[in-house]
Amino acid sequence: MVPSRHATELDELGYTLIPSFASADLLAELRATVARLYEIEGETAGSEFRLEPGCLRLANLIDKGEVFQRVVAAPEMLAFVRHVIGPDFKLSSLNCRTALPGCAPQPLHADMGGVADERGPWVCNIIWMLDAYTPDNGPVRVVPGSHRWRRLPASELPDLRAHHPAEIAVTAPAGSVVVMNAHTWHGGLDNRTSGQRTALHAFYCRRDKPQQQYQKKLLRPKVQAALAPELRVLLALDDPLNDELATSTVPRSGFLAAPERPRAF
Ligand SMILES: O=C(O)CCC(=O)C(=O)O
Repeated sequence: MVPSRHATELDELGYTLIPSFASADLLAELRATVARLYEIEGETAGSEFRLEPGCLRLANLIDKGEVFQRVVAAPEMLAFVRHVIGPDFKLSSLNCRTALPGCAPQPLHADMGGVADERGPWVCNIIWMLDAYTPDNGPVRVVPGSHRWRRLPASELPDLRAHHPAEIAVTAPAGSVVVMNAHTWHGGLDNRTSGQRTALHAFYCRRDKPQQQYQKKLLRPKVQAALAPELRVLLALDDPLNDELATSTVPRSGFLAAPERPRAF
């Protein structure tokens, strides 16, 4: 069950903050794993999905560490996802995003470029802050209530990077999480500090929608073979509908352009 304050915030505002959710040990493990991956992957980091100027990104993280499997299956977080999109959901992707010093604001967007449909919301994003989000280091901004508008910011705002009069910048200590109904208009702000700011994005969607990253194709066979049954369900590894949806050409990002030529996965 989702505590009632958070449920109300999700319903009315489209997001809720759970301060200092991750334990110190988990936070240290996540930071160390992410740092190691950035070092190993170098210039190819994030290339399984899309790159973003001014940022470092990692994609396909379920393949890259058992700690990430724990993160996406955390029962408290799955209860939040269930609250937002109902019982029939799956993991869409797990990415990492590091806003580098000087990075520009992201365009305001809704994830997958999607609005709620006749069955209601179908995307939920959980941001795990590996660094504190401060007013100056590129925190996420959200436009409260916009998840209900069933419109996309690109359809009405002349400058998607400009401040929106109703936006709120979400700031909190490292280890906090923000749960978002991801139809809510949102985006990372500019990093005006000299330090990096890193977060994981655990992204879930309804089972009748395509994953952002097709887990069955991206995860190495040996990783898939070692997964617990509950994780196989969460990742939709044995789900013919998911296989069919993976071939669809709907947008996979609210603002990041697809590579000009399809990648080989
Ligand atoms: O890094 C953040 O906190 C927000 C990023 C975001 O909204 C996105 O990449 O879609």
